[in-house]
Amino acid sequence: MFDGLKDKLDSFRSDVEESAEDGSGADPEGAAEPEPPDEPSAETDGVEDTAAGDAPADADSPSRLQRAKAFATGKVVLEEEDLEEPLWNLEMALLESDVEMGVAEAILDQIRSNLVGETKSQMASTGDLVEDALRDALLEVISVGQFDFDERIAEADKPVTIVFTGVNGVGKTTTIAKMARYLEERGHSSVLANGDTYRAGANEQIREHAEALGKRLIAHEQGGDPAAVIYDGVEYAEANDVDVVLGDTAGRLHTSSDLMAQLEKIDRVVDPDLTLFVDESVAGQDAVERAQQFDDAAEIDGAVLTKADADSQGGAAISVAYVTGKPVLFLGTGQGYDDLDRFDPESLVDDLVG
Ligand SMILES: Nc1nc2c(ncn2[C@@H]2O[C@H](COP(=O)(O)OP(=O)(O)OP(=O)(O)O)[C@@H](O)[C@H]2O)c(=O)[nH]1
Ligand SMILES: [Mg+2]
Repeated sequence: MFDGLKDKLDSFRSDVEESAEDGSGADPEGAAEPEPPDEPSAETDGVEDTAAGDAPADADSPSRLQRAKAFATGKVVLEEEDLEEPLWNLEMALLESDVEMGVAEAILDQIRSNLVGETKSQMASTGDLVEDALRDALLEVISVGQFDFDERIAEADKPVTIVFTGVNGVGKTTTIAKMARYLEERGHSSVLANGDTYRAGANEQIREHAEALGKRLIAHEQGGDPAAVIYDGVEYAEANDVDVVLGDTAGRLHTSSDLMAQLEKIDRVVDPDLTLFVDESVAGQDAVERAQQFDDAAEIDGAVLTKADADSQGGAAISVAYVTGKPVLFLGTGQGYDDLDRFDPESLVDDLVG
């Protein structure tokens, strides 16, 4: 998962290391070595005096002074010019990984402000500094809007209604089946309600999952009103003390205004506790754009990115939360019922950078 992105982030670290070695790191070293014959003595004196703590204030710019001091105490400073080329390469790498432009820029800004002027012990590697800066920057964009899903479900009044939305074939129905298993493992009962009254065969498909999982399915005939089916699901749950209603919807294109209006209706009639937008991790920026469109039609509370097992780029996982303000809550990592992982920003970032 996200292996291509991992490699690219790793290249950034080695880029900065190389650049720092023949960039500013060498500078104070040069200044401290026996001075070249023509070097004005004030500058060299400035460096050495700095160690003695009495450099004339006007002899050097603060950053030079800072660098000289840092060098004298066994530290060097990373400068903006050391980072320029690596940051450019990183930006290209992020865009190649289908990270949304504004998100890539936010990551770069954060890294720049973390690293420029950073001093390091000569014993500690530049690589460690870069790793920390990358980790902070990624975490900042990935964790936008995160909340504890398990806690939310556990504490909510029952039944909790969750409606799943998204375009065709991304894995909504499969995610619902996985979610029923996920909830069961945490002690919550669930009922499936098939709001996909549009596609032929939709009832049969979800019924197979319900039977395999031992869950009750509420379904109407093809062509029926999706809001009514999910509403029936809620009534069934209320009457039977079921904790969670998992409402499926038909896949629809975000460009189809009729079908998007139908989502609004479901949202209005059912008033779900949570609406989860489902899309494929591999869809990258398309998934980000669709998340926004679906959020506009029926406000989403979070996203599930499926097929992360087949995604080496990770662009959607990095971008969705920052762009939409709604967190990625789960990753689908395969076709089995257990292949649904909580999206944990910290462990993802550890995995990407560590
Ligand atoms: N590899 C992989 N395949 C997945 C994942 N989630 C779903 N799929 C597969 O994606 C295909 C489509 O899944 P569905 O659950 O039918 O998708 P849907 O969004 O309900 O489709 P429509 O109802 O037609 O809009 C199926 O073959 C699933 O097995 C995942 O996390 N990883
Ligand atoms: Mg479906």
